[in-house]
Amino acid sequence: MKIILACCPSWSIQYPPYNISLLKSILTKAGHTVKNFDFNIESYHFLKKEDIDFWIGQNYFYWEGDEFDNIIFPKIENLMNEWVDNILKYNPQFIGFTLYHTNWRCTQHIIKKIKKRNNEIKIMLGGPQCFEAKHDFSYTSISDYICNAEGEHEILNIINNTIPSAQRVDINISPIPDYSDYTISDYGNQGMSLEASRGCIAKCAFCMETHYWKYRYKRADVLINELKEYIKKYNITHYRFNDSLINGHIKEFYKFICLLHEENLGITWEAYARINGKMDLNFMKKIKLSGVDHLSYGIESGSQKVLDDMKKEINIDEIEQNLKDGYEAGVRSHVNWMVGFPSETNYDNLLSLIFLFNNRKYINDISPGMTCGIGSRSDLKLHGEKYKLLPEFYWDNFVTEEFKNTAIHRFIRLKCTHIWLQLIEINNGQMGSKSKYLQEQYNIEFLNKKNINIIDYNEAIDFSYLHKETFSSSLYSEYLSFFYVIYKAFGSFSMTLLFNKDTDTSEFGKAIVKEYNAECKFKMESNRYELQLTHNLDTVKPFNESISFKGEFN
Ligand code: B12
Ligand code: SF4
Repeated sequence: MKIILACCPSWSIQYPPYNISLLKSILTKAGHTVKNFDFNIESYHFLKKEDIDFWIGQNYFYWEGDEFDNIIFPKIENLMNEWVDNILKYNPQFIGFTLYHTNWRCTQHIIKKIKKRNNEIKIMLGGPQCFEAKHDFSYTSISDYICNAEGEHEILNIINNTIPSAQRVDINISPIPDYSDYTISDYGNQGMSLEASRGCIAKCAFCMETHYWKYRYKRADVLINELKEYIKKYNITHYRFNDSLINGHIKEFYKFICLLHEENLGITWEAYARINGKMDLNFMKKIKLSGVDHLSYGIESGSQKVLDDMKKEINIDEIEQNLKDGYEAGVRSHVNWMVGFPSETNYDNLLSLIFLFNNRKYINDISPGMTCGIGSRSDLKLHGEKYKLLPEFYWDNFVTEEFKNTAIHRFIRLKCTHIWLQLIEINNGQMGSKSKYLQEQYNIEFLNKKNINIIDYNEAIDFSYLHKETFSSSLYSEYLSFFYVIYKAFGSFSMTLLFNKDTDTSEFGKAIVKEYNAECKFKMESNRYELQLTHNLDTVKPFNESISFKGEFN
């Protein structure tokens, strides 16, 4: 059979697509002729000259909603027609697309174009989005086959028209992916991806990927042999492990890094990893010796209560220890962060800001995220009542009982977190620590800047009791706690802080920015402050208010 596998935009541009390259290997081994297309990277290079970078997190909405039809489609329609020409020239019997929520819209257009010109070709869909949207009718209506499981056995069943078995894939015997259809220099990180494990050992409340498949790991010796094969075949020296977490089986992970060091393969690598108290300084030194570039941790919050509610099953002490030991051993850290988990109060958020300050030296890079969302199949989605979520969405997003945690609260927290990262000089991979947009959002003058190292977590204060009579007053404490932590870190200061729905939307995207505008002026001398706030909101709980109040910080 002649088969095409493709990835449409938008998806990651750092590495060539892993999943369809793995499937190509499997199909080729079974005697089929396969050609892969990465339309994602083609369109990235095609749209690079545009003012907007459509591939950064804040701009995914351009690919997901009507923005795709109105803005992106007209720009790339000719290019898409060329893709269809190239596909049809190849004369395949099957075309498979890998689906993400960020490329579903574009894929749908391509399929329609193909079907219009040749209705005989069978269309297969697979990938995370099929997994998540199992029962979405639009997927079934446009394709002939949907694979909403692991694809290794399934794709052969589709092609050979055989009965699917519930057999779990043994990743220890998988072939290495076939990356021969791509030009590696087109990609950001000049490397390749592989897997050391599949699935996750944890069950975090917000996470959907833990529900995809059962946890399995590759043996250390298998991985080393795989890496040797990659090096021989592709001569590539940088690798990304595409696991949810590379250290799910800590003993095998230790074995692997020791072997990697002994074998001296001359490679660098990066991976997601779980915080684990067993990774002490000696362990971290071994990781460093194995050629690690960085580890990317899901830390999410600096509040133990929130971490517990998330069921992260990690504690602040071991997080701080991993970051510190990693720093000493030279293992660079990337932190994944999450603002606004349902049970996160303004006090918890203050603890998070203190955590970031105290660990600023040990964090090389952070992605502050897009605030907490409700992922399909996640515990938040299935058991919202446990997390005090109201059954309805407001501002297209979740709210908790009494409107305590809403999209408005979360956006104020997120934007203040971005500003905080600038003030304490942690590199923010999502926006760039020198973001000009962000610098225009605030103006700060320190009266006599302090130079302290650590803020005691016990200094965190719950400001929410001060003002909670109305929805607008429930937002005051978001500002107060932010100003408080600045005071604790740097001493007295004055500051103006702006929120503007239009400029904020252009930076953070419409998924998280709602109809909120504010100008907040804050001034303090010694420990007395004065806060003036003018803010308005147009939808759901509208208000237009100017207030001023004074107080003291200890
Ligand atoms: C590694 C990873 C990344 C890497 C990607 C590196 C790379 N080279 O691709 C990085 C860090 C860059 C990344 C970024 C992002 N990621 Co990511 N990532 C992952 C992760 C952890 C593993 C992906 C992987 O390779 N898995 C292993 C392969 C083998 O599995 P697979 O892709 O599902 O493919 C199998 C099956 O689905 C099936 N299959 C796949 N395609 C097809 C096609 C056909 C025809 C068939 C029959 C079968 C089939 O067969 C395959 C083999 O079994 C997954 C979670 C997970 N555990 O899967 C999230 C995941 C894919 N990422 C996700 C997201 C949201 C993102 C970001 C948008 C996050 C963000 N907000 O920035 C960005 C997107 C980047 C962009 N647009 O620029 C989501 C996607 C959700 C969705 N429904 O679309 C996932 C599922 C995590 C989650 N649930 O939240 N990510
Ligand atoms: S968030 Fe990370 S550690 Fe938690 S369940 Fe998901 S993949 Fe596993």
